[in-house]
Amino acid sequence: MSIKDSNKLNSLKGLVGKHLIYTYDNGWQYEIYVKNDHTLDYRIHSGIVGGRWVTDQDAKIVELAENVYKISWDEPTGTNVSLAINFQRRKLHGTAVFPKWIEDDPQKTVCYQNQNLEKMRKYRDAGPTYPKFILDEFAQITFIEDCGPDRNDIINCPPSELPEGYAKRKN
Ligand code: FER
Repeated sequence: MSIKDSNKLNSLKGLVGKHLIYTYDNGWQYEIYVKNDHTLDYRIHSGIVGGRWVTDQDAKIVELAENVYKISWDEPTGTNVSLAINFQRRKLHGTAVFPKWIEDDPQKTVCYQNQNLEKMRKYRDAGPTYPKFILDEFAQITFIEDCGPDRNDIINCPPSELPEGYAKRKN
């Protein structure tokens, strides 16, 4: 492994393998699992795209300060997301920039995206893209657990198939 790669692994030790549930100040509830230093899985419990879920999304992940991280990625839908996570305060700040076609009809993206990639890219290319809709909100992290890296059993079904109370757990 290169020195650069091992420095990256070292700096992301506190983030890789973490599984979080958080609720934005606007009430939207999300869940992420940081699978490794360049991959995340997520599931959306409520909000305009509640029910949507994604595995193995490629992302840029960096450490900003002790216990503070940033995860950024570009979706096949054309949505761009950047999350700043502060474990110290159990707070997160998310900026997501959605193309206009999602604001117009959010249900189009509500699916297991991995099985609908071609469809998502077609919607993205059909647009309209502009004017974009920006979500820029703080969230409270309500649940944190360390699952370790590279697991496929953390986020593996839609929210509707989860046991009662799954997303309500607090720690
Ligand atoms: C988040 C905010 C927005 C998030 C994802 C999104 C997983 C948007 C995703 C999409 O609809 O493409 O915190 O975390």
